[in-house]
Amino acid sequence: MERLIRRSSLADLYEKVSAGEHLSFEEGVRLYQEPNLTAVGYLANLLRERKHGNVAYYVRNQHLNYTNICNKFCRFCSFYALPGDPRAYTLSPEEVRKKVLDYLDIPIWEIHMVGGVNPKLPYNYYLDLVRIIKEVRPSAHLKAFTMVELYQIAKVAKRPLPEVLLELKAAGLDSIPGGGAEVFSERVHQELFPLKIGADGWLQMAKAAHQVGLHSNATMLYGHIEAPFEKVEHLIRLRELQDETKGFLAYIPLAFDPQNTELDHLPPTAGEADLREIAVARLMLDNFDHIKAFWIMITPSVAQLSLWYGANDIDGTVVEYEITHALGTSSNKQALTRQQLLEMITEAGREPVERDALYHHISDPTPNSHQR
Ligand code: V47
Repeated sequence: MERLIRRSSLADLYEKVSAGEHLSFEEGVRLYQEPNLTAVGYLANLLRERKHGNVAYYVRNQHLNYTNICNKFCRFCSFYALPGDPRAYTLSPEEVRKKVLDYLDIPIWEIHMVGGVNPKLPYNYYLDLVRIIKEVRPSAHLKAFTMVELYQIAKVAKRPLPEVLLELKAAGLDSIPGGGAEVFSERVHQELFPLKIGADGWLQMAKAAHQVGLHSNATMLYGHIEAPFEKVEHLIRLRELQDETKGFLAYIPLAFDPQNTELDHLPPTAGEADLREIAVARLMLDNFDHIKAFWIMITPSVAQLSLWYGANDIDGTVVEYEITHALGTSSNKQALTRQQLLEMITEAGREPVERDALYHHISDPTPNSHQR
């Protein structure tokens, strides 16, 4: 065993990680308390390399937001607007078609579409969005609607959830992104997002989706008012559901960006916290195949380092991202070219592998992929 680990408080965890055992709640809390982050990262990297060797995945993807109107008033959110606000918008299915057409000359494997909870939108609107995207870009995998939106969609459909999920799937929905989970703590739920479904609701939705054959991701929003023990509880609840359904593809820790939110008195997260979230997640979620570092929120530099702290995926080219802004910018045009992603991964000493949404390797980049 490395001297680094022997000198930390984590020597006993080394044995468990090597034996492939789940870590306990108490051990998860210790991972947050251990002062030597490098020791935590070392352990996480053992697991990361056992699963993925030197490979780091990226994807060419497009993010698309169909509305920012939302009736949930989450205190951590800077994205939502109320009807009548000059910032408020809802894209018609035709406008969504145009957004997809805009990038048709770029090879894109995955379209990630989410929006606010706009109670005026009828069930058919959501089905139309899915059908139109598939019509314009049938080869792209459509990952759309968080558990929170799906809850709303089933409500307006006034139909049982499994039926609605199957209908969306038949229309072209391929998988579900990880958003809306926030932190599985009733205290945080009441303080920051009381109008939205909480832990039980989110997990029930995820289970229902997995049961009809839709894979999903999972997230956790950190860096606001949550306590370490609440984050460990969150991870353990995800791990329990994964043991049951095996439906999660990737976990993405989301760094809270306080800019333009009700919580703008809080400082943004920094590298230490961001790397620790990745490493703790890798160790606690040993039954998740993939841990994704979302470079938009933690900066490309920290995303590079995270590839040695448990992450095996850095998301993708992204094109436009509206939920938050990249640190220090005020633009939603946040893109990295494929070439930049390749350089980022290679410079970090990992082997870049392009993937599709289900982590199949893309060995034959399509024509005109050279620059983007
Ligand atoms: O659910 C909202 C979070 C999420 C802020 O599945 C904020 O591949 C930081 O889920 N600061 C949406 N975060 C994004 C998301 C996601 C992103 C990338 C990849 C995937 C995936 C999923 O963003 C929301 C919420 O948890 N969020 N406001 C904020 N101020």
